[in-house]
Amino acid sequence: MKTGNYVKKLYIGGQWVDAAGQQTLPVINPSTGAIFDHVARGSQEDINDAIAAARGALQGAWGQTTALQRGRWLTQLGQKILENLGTLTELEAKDTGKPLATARNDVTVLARYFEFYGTAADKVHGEVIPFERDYAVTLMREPLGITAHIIPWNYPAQMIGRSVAPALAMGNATILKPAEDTCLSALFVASLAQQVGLPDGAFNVVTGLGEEVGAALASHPEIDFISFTGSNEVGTAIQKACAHRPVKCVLELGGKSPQIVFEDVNADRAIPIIARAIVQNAGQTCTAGSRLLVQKSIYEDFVARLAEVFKKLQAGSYDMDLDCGPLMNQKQLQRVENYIQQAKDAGIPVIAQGRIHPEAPKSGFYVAPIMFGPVPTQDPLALEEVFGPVLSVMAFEDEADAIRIANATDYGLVAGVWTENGARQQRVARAVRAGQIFINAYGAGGGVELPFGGTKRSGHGREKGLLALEEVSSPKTVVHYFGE
Ligand code: TXE
Repeated sequence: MKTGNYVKKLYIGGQWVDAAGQQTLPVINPSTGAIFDHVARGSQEDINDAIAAARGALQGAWGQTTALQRGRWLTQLGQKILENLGTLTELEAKDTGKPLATARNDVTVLARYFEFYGTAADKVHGEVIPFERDYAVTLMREPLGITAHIIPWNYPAQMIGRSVAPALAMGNATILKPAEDTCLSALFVASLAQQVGLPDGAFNVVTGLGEEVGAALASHPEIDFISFTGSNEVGTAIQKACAHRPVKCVLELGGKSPQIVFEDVNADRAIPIIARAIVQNAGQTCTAGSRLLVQKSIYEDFVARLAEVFKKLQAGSYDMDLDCGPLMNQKQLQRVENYIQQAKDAGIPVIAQGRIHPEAPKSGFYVAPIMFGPVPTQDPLALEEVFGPVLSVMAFEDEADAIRIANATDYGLVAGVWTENGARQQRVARAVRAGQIFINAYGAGGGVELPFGGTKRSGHGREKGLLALEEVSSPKTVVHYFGE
């Protein structure tokens, strides 16, 4: 597949430029472990240039655009992405290792973000606030200025839309730093933004290492906002960097999401969804349903039925299009294998395991989906984010017990509740601490319309839906005295 010249360059101020240091980073295909391309390794100097370009955009054409015009550009970009669905799908699948069908869905969701925020741009109204006599008070929303977007490698295409599209819709000038493992879709989207005529400097892409360009971007004094999705450690460092100036940040830092299954569950509906929720993207999903809590009275039967599904799950290379692809890189493979080994050493029973397809390249970063249980509630497997296709199963006595276990981790991103009892659905949804609760469902498509984000150590702020527009804008109260 041809990746084009732009791949090795940075996109700054509407131009394709070499990294100031003239260095590159290898792009590895996780399905084979082989290098298949290179991208530019940016540095502080390139971040300075991107900041200058973004500042220029705000003071120039971009800063003068109407919401309607911004919305049109974003909608056109969404359409362009769909016109290039095949190419982007292949690029994303090869870059991440995810099966082609998953990559195709991700690219479709990416387009949907630009469509959603493109059509929302001119519908952000202000407010009129009743106040004292002879005063007119209005509340309007203005862009924050220069916004930084540091995204991870697990859903690179989706994350571009999720993070950048609302910021552009509100008129900010954006700088995107994709993860060093997965830069290709960001560069491709930049080339499409150029084609639709998005003004220079409104959308900049600087590739490079997290500790180099990521840190330079996060600590730059001229940044007005940071959106970060990634690990807890880096998220904490970013919040500290923000505190020094101080600027606002939205952090999405992963989860250990519970799926709570009561004895009156509709098992036929629940089982395939629960299996998909942990195996999707090889478990490298912040919302992975990685803890399965099953009521004791149905534990044996329900777990046996799920095990039958699990045994049939297969991992393979992106173009084999199986249940899951490889993990992202050697570091993630090592991390997940360590968790599996530690659980086995601790004597936690393996309930079922899928397989790595025998034709999957031996040099790829594969893990066979695996299901452990019962997992002790204090074991790392019950508390920590593994970020692999590893399901931890636990039993609970009653509703109070289920809520206690569900809330017993540091995370609070998503939870699933499976019961036919309407009052219980409401009680549990209210008692479990998470930013998003699914009742008799999980994941539910792209969910572009649905506000998303964490509580507790899963982060703060909201992305997706109309709420995201509030995060990337600043309310301004105008108090006008019109009396004598
Ligand atoms: O993440 P990092 P890693 C979790 C998951 C995974 C673990 C480690 O548990 O196993 O994190 O993954 C950029 N300043 N999640 O180490 O390093 C980096 O270049 C500024 C959950 O790969 O946090 C990339 O763009 N930026 C998660 C982004 O941060 C820095 C998705 C994420 O990488 C930086 C990914 C620095 N000092 C991992 N260092 C989710 N919430 O979905 C790195 N980066």
